[in-house]
Amino acid sequence: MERVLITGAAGRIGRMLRERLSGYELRLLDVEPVPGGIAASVTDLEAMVEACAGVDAVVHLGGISGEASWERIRDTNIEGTYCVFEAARRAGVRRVVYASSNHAVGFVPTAPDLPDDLPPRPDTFYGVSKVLGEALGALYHDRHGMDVVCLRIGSCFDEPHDLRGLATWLSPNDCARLVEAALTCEEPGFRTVWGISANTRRVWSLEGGAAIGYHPVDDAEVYAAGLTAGPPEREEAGRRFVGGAFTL
Ligand code: 15L
Repeated sequence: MERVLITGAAGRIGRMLRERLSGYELRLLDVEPVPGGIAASVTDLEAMVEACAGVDAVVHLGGISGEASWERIRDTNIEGTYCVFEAARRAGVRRVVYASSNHAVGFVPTAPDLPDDLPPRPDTFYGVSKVLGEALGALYHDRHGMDVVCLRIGSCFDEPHDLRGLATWLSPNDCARLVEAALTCEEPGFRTVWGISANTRRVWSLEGGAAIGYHPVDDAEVYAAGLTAGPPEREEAGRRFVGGAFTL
């Protein structure tokens, strides 16, 4: 059985994965308490090396999941992601699945079928931290031969919250399917893949996902009738840019 370390295991996506990733021996890590988990910060390199010992892969979700001050983003997301890659290398972990975000490319104008490997256009300091995380992933692949799959996650919630979510939603079950594909696909090398469900209104390609064996099942459209438009400025941002209201 594959042993997988999940950082940020107490967070929203961490909880979704804990309930759904069966068939793995999961090691859970978070600064917040997780039953049976390791209480440590991703910014503690020594603790991370210890946590990585003997695991086959790391799913790195830990960090701040939205915009914050530069200092907080730098100290937690950037330093933490460095520690995760470096600890994985020192412990001989072969693969890292990195929770990147659409906000790494948030200022890209929306257009049909946007490819998975758009170059960086971050919309926030948070987006910058995701770009840097992807860059670290590329470095640890190119220099150390680690397999690194960066997931540019859209809106991963139980249900879509707003009209933009009709395009950007990633359902909890599809999230588990995506992470499982990223963990099991053969020789991914370094790559970036969108993290969305099979949404009727999607404008991000599903090709990169298909290439690693991700076949989404859910479609945000089933929630469309229950959603109402939010403030016009936010709606407009959602139509214009990948990152939606993060660009405001
Ligand atoms: C993200 O990266 C955030 O973590 C999440 O809270 C949402 O804001 C999401 O992007 C989104 O774009 O909807």
